[in-house]
Amino acid sequence: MRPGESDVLLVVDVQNDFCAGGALAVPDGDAVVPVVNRLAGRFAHIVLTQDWHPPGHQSFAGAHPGRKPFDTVELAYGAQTLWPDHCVQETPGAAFHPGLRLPRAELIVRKGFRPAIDSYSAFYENDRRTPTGLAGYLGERGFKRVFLVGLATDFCVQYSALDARRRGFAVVLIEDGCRAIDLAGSLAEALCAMAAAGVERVASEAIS
Ligand code: VGL
Ligand code: ZN
Repeated sequence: MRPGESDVLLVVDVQNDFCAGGALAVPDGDAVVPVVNRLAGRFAHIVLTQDWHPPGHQSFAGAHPGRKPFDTVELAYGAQTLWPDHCVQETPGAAFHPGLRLPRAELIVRKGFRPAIDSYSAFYENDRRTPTGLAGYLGERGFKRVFLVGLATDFCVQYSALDARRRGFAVVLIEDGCRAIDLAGSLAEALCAMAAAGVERVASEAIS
């Protein structure tokens, strides 16, 4: 499979807080870095997302007295998993992994910056209606197919994949370019949901 002019590599949340030693470290999260760097050479067009929360964000357990990380609460828009404080704007945890080498990346989409709404997806926040603008950008640029890598497979990558399908893009998940949090079976569920939505799954070595 050879990416062309209408393909874009979307690199989701490869940030220090999701890697070893980070506030919400994804098991083996760092392992995506060399895979993403190598893939980047195969794509003419690259876009990144950056989880970018204000202090005291509503998705943080610390904002809900008596609650713990990984509890679920009801927010205005529905159920929300609570997380340890992570990817706080301008902190080292919110920075991209220092090993990431994407000098040709064309856009960085920040998400999760509204204090009361979390945003897993690169396209829509967790209220499922507030857009980030990415679908419009990709459409206007003429991209037809989105290749996904990054963290975490079962949260931000999955939500981005499903929304990209919903907005009419072809979607390819590059499996070894992602790692999962896997809360109570969430990885298996995510893989099922993505398959049902028509997301193709490939290994990075299949991309030349
Ligand atoms: C993510 C939980 C909270 C992710 C972001 O990037 O998958 N997960 N914020
Ligand atoms: Zn977050």
